[in-house]
Amino acid sequence: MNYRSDIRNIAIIAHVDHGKTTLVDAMLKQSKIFRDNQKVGELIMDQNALEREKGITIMAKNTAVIYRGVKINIIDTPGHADFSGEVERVINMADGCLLLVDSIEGPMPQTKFVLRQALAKGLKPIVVINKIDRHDSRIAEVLKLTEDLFLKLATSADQLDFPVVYTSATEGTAVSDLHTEGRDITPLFECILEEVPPPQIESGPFQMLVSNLDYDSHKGKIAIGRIWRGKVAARDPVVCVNADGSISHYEISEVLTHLGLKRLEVAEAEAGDIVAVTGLDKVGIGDTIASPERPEALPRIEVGEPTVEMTFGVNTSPFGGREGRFSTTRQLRARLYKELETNLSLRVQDTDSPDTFLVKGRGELHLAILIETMRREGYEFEVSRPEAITKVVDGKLVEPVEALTLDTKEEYVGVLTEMLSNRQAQLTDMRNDGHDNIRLEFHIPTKGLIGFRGAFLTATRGEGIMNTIFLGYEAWRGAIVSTRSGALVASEQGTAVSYGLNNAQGRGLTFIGPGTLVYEGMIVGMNPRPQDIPINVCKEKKKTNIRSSTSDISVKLTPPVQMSLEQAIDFINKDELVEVTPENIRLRKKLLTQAQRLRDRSSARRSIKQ
Ligand SMILES: Nc1nc2c(ncn2[C@@H]2O[C@H](COP(=O)(O)OP(=O)(O)OP(=O)(O)O)[C@@H](O)[C@H]2O)c(=O)[nH]1
Ligand SMILES: [Mg+2]
Repeated sequence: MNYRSDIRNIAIIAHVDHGKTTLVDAMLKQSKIFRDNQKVGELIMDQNALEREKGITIMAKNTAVIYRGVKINIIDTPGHADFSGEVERVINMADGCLLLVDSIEGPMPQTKFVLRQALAKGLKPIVVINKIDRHDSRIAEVLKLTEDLFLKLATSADQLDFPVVYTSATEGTAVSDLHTEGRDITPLFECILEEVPPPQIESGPFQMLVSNLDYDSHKGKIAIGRIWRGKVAARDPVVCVNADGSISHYEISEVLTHLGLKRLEVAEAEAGDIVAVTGLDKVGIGDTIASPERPEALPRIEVGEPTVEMTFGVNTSPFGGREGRFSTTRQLRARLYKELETNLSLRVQDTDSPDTFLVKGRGELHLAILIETMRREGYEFEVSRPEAITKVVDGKLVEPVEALTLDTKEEYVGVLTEMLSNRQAQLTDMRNDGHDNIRLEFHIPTKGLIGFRGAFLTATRGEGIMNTIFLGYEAWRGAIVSTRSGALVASEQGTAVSYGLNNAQGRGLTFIGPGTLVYEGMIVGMNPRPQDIPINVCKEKKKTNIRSSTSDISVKLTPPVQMSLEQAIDFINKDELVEVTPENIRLRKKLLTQAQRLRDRSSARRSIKQ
């Protein structure tokens, strides 16, 4: 075996918000990849519009810097558990990883998940304790907890012997010894060069595994991956080995390598490097691109199973087709199936109804990001409440279960444990930091988590952080009865007016303001009782000839409760839908008229009696 000493390949892994993308900023900035006057800002790699808005990484991405003549290929990964599929997809390009741990939070559920992945793949870990500039950091304690985590997860003794670097990603500094003053990020670069093994290379005919895809309007599909054997140059004939083992022949158009935010065209690239190639129009993630001399497939990428599902259907509301550019079954179906090319942990299935598709993902956020992306592209459609995916194993019904971690204040413990026991959760751990901050850990079926986020934030007045991680499948524990209260449902189509809304506010909270177009069956608010209440929000005050006092003319309305897409999905019940268009997010009953709903209720009652 030979090695390439001029390259290192590393993945940056951590729990959400521990500072991965900020650390990549620090590495890019110090490598002088940008012109001095170039304004690059923060979270440079999070370029997708939704990533910027939400401040989280959604897709794994490649970049590279050059340090002392060595090219360090860097893979930034998302830390949110719903995007774990991204980590699984790209981690095999690397030989080492930076495991970031926040110096206050310490190892969190996703830290464990990604470390287990990295150790299983044989990656050399470097522990990076980040955010050491924070005055409330507890570095020694966090290091101890990280060591404990390695003890639990290591598969060989040498994995316990990991180097540690302390960083402030925002200040762009790193130290290997806490007694020294941090000046720049150099100690981290030095540690990478020293500790991460250079890529092993094999000579022989070209072979590369595709781990990522990108598109360019001029270049077409761009396949990104690591070269495991041989070399590749523009105009080389290659074959692509697809999922079913079939082979297609192509000619490479361009070979590109990463540097900072750019991709540079190179004459050729060799084993050990991470490259992007163009010219293969049907290539998919997991495919092997190889020389026609030895068209052998590398092991395909395995990504964990989805845990929640919901339906995506054509918009059947009375406003259907008005606000979106794409609203037909054919367009919706094509878009969903196209998503499978890059979104590896997603599954799409046709259903008995030709207008409805079943979409399965890793969590509510995973699906919500897809919905929001499609809505911005001009699609309109309707989605159902997410449900946990159950399956039958050895004749027994099983369901996904997760570990739930809540960080909150002591005063909310009572209400949270009560809410969660109704959702079939079991308390597994409770830790207090001695200052009113408490961490609760639960074991909970995924179905119990659906709709919980909103309830949790309300119960803790926003003073809480929740994290979940998939544990596995366990025996089905029976259905959970929804505890959500009833909706206020519009009983007429028209334009909502203050008078009608004021009446509605006498019964509960409203979700819409005056001037909103509504249809019969649209959910316009919620009420404290368990049943839905039909209400005419378009109703005007009866005109009389007698002039009323001025206070009567303008009704004072409470501002409507406005829900984000995620909150809307979290809120709806089984008999409801979220209507998503580029302009609006509406909630509705599946059955739009009061008569239909009553008929449905009584037939459901009859079938229970029988
Ligand atoms: N004080 C301080 N804040 C930091 C440091 N590093 C990151 N942050 C902040 O932590 C937040 C999250 O940083 P990101 O770099 O987006 O974290 P991430 O790990 O990439 O998050 P995901 O990709 O969503 O998992 C941002 O507000 C950063 O400014 C640090 O060293 N010190
Ligand atoms: Mg990030």
